[in-house]
Amino acid sequence: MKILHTSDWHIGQRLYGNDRHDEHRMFFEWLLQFIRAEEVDVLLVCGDIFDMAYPSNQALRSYYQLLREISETSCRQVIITGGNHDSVGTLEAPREVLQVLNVTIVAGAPANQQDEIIELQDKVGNIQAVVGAVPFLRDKDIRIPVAGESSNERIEAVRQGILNHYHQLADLMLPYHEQNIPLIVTGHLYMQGSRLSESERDLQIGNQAGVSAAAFPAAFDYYALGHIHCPQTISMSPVVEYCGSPLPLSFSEQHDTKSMRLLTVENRKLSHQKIPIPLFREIKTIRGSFAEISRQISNYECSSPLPTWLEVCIEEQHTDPVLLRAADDFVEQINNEKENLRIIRHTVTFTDRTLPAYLTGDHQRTLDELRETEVFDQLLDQHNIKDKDELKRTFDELLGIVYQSANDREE
Ligand SMILES: [Mn+2]
Repeated sequence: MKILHTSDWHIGQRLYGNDRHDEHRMFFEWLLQFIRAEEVDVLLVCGDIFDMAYPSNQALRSYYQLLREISETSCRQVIITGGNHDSVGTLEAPREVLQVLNVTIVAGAPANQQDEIIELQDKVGNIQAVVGAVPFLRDKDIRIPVAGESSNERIEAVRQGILNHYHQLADLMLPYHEQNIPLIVTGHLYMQGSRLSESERDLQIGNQAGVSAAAFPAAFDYYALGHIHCPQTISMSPVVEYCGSPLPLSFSEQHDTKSMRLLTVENRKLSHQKIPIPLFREIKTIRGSFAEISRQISNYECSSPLPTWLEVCIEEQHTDPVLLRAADDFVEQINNEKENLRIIRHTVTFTDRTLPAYLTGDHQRTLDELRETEVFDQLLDQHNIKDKDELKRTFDELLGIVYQSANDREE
């Protein structure tokens, strides 16, 4: 039996306002081809199916189209778990209809944990493996808030709540484990020691409630994780894998080789391998003086099927306000002339820094591009606040409550 582990599709994502529909469509075409060629039996998608809680009609349409196309392949079962970007309500709304296509949705923690357990059967009905389908666990799923608790107590309660959820599930799945049936468990969480890019939205209280892999139950043979966009192996025992997002979701991910994992179950033994995903559109940062950048762009050869999206960081030594205007004109001209690339973001910085910050690259990141915590950090710096740690923790806590109530409203 072959099982694909993938996550963080972020359908509907826009990069600095640019639509990624073409890339998603190319990824889906490639995925369908892979499923057919390898005769994959089961597909796991471990959270962040959509980029936003309320996806556009185009995003919804491309998701449903894919699910229908998968149902026409060898793939007999699709299991989709919710991520922190997904609204539980949005994912669950079509659940009954999708059951007809053998698509199982676990968008939020179910009232009965037994509902997270999904048997994977071969064509003749023998159980080959069992999946514990754990979605992103929201605060209300894992702990009861206690009045007056400190932020450290809260972090510990979240950490313990996550672990309890997994240990209880392992207990429920024990009968399968005793028959040596491989157990796969999913998750959308931050494991201690993971390498982040810049596009993961913080989970509960930043990442302070990250749990170490060693504390998770050893009964599971494979942890199929989502949330972190850079593919990585967290632990070999138990096997803990982040397959990563199929598309680079920010310029910080431009050097990643995106991937998914192909799991094979044979004679009750589970093995897994990394499958690289082709790059459909290169995204790339180029830096240097105006002259160097012009040279690089004029010689630029695009290596991906779709035109490259560039982030251009112009760095000049001497402050020259005229250059700011020239940079805008340059970008417009390149975007009109070049077919194999498009500049979607540009900044100008001067190393002698005599211009006010609002005119230089320091201020080129707009509010949209900054995380809430970065805005708060900058504010603390502006006001020369010395003892920042406690304030930052309190801010993270408030942010968690805001996200929590936003999630509750959606449901
Ligand atoms: Mn994600």
